[in-house]
Amino acid sequence: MPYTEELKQLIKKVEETRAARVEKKKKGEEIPFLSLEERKERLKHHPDFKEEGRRPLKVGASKGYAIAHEFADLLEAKSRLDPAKAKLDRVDVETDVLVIGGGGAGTSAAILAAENGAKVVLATKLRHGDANTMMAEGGIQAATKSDKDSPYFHYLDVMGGGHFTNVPELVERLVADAPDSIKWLKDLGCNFTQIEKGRLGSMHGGGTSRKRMHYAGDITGAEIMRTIRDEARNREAITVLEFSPAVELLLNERGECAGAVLYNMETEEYLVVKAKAVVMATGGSGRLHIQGFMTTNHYGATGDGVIMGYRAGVPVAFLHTVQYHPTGAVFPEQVEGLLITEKFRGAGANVLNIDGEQFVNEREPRDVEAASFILEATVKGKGVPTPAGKVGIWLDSPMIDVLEGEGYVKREFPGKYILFKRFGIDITKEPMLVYPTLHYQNGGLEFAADGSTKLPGFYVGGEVGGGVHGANRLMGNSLLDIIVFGRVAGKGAAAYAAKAKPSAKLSLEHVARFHAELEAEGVGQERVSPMLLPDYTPPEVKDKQWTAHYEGTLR
Ligand code: MEZ
Repeated sequence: MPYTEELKQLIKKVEETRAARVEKKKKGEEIPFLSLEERKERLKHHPDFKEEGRRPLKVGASKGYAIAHEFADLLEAKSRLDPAKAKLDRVDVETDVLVIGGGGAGTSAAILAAENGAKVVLATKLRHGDANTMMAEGGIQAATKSDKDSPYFHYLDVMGGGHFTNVPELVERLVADAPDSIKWLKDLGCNFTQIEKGRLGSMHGGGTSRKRMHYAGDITGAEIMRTIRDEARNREAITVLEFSPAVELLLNERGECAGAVLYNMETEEYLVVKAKAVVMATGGSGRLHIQGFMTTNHYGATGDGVIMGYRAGVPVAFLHTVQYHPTGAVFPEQVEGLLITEKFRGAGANVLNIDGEQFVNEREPRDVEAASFILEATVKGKGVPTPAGKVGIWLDSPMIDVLEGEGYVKREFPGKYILFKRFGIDITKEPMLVYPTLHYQNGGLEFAADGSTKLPGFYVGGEVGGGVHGANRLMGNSLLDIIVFGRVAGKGAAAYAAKAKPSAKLSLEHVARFHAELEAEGVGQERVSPMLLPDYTPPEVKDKQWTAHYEGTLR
């Protein structure tokens, strides 16, 4: 749907202030960045700071730690399986390394595990590549330009972005392995945008002190996923099981991780997979819609890996912080929540209120930027009302062409240009309407810089892990995280598997113990997790779901 007449009238205010804003930008007269004190104050408007939005966990390794209700509901829930009834003697699949998750981290882990001599099974909930990686747009950070940048500056930016709460060893690993990760991807055939032959394009993102964001147009994640998925599918040592999410980890008689139970979504069978080591790479949890926010995340992003790891005794870290990407589409309604890459702001697009005025520098760290949007639009009442009853902030994409020359937006943002064109909106001429959208799970399972966890034989890679980004991740460090820590986890798991002693007995006793804890605390008896898929069934449809008895695949 194109902009309504009312919105077209409001766009005129954006146009009225554009020439002066462009002139200022050309002279480097940017709206100043907030001081550290001002940022702290601003963050009070961030959803993470709503005390009523979270509660302390009553069970498990991180008992007492307060996290979002939506996540707590899943951690404090019963398994899909009855541990007493599951038949674990009959093993359906046996392998060296089981990788759970078919996005960027899982696929990188599978490749590295195979390269290090392991036989690998990669199990994924939907199709291989249905993951947040595929939907990542703006870029991947790495200090590849040694004349202007170094992992040292990258380290400081990551720490600053995370408000210096990040786990230093994890950040060190992230930035030190970054240049080699880009080389790895390039050698596998990833087509990053080049500004001249052999020299990769690089841009700023919010909170970066150097231009180190490498990209493939505005479809960077899709290009990375295409590259590594092709690679994994061509490796004989890797078997991919699609539509087969894991629902529970399996431990052996020594309490080590020794496989998982998978659920075949077509036949509704549970499969027992025995493995010498397991890599958890299930990604994030945007589909929990924490505090009712829309999301950029793919359909399967329901936090499953955190649930399984937690039941097996791995603590969680940084789950009290959630990333809301400042610029999710709020118009047209059909694409609500969709990521509008930060690269637009990196390329110079201002953000504006209903009067066409700037109210914050467009390159503040994400949490500060999102909090500023919420303050301006909802507290100060200067948001732009949408026909669906929401509010938005203008993102002035047309000013990029004024700054960089006609054709720049179409060339550098082909994904968004084509998408909006389908709705009758030309983003080279009309701004986009945006609002914060749930984007990233800053926290997750606790893990070490070699990918290992407190549970022997259990490795973690990518968004399911917590600590790399502290309380706030900067743009372009998630694609980097999945490649760096996916590879680290795959390599670590292969090494562990090579030395692992045989497992005589697989067990779900940890699940039985967790159930007992839930019962003792009187919580979660009525809930089941992992969620696997979000439920968007409206109440009026639920009212008509009269089936009293489920049988076979008839759902
Ligand atoms: O790292 C991200 O989340 C990213 C690159 C997003 C974007 O704005 O494109």
